Amino acid sequence: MKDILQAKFMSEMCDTAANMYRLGWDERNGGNISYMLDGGEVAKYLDLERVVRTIPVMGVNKEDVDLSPLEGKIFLVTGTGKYFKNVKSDPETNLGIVRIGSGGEQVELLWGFKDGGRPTSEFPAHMMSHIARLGVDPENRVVMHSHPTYTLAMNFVHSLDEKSFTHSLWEMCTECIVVFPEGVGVLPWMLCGTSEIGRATAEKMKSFRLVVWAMHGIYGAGKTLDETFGLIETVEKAAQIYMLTAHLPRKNTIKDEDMLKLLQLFKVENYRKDFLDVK
Ligand code: 2HA
Ligand code: ZN
Repeated sequence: MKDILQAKFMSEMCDTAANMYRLGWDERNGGNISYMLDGGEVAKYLDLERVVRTIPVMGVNKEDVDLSPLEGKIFLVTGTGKYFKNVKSDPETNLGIVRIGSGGEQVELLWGFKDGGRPTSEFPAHMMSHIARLGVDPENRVVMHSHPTYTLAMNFVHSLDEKSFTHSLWEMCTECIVVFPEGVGVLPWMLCGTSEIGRATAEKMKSFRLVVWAMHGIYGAGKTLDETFGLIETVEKAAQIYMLTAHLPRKNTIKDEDMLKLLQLFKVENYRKDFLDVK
């Protein structure tokens, strides 16, 4: 068996968490990541027959949440109450590798959570989002939740209407409309860690890779950790520019006609046409 700490998926996960912490997006135990791994790849590092312990899926009403579509799938996931700050220096305590058990009601721990830990409190929202994204993109592997500062700040001063919120972000950086042409979904403030917010997030994930949890943070989904991180990073950059300029007189802007030119140049066809005011 190879040393799991040397696995590419492990170093990518550690580096991503470290970057998110460095950028101030994940204070204390804020944020969580789940990364679906290839079983064959994991088998190079772990005996898949050896279950360390079984952990019930917490915080959800069984009748509300059906994780059975993910049965047998393996995820590298951050732990509940764990700090992103500490992931890189101690992955075996702060991360776990879990397999969704039969019926989707419990997970089998294959590695990690060394101090008796469990997957993130947002595990149901993550898993429901994985199911939703896999339905529209079979290559989706990552769901990421974070508390990026300017995105959050913008939630307090900007309308939470999806079209208006997305349009303001698109206006702030030339490449925004190319990076997230489907826009950003927005949920009102809701209680986190519940089946309700999990279901609402997953519903949005059918049409968006980015979902703002108003006055809490953001969810991103993608094929890789880099893609998902890059989506959130781009929203955060746009929100930063918005917050640096919102109180100043606006002299210039990127117009809708300009955004259309960008979409043509980059041959992007699946954009939210109704979020633009030109056709
Ligand atoms: O895991 O960010 O939403 C801590 C959180 C909950
Ligand atoms: Zn959060």
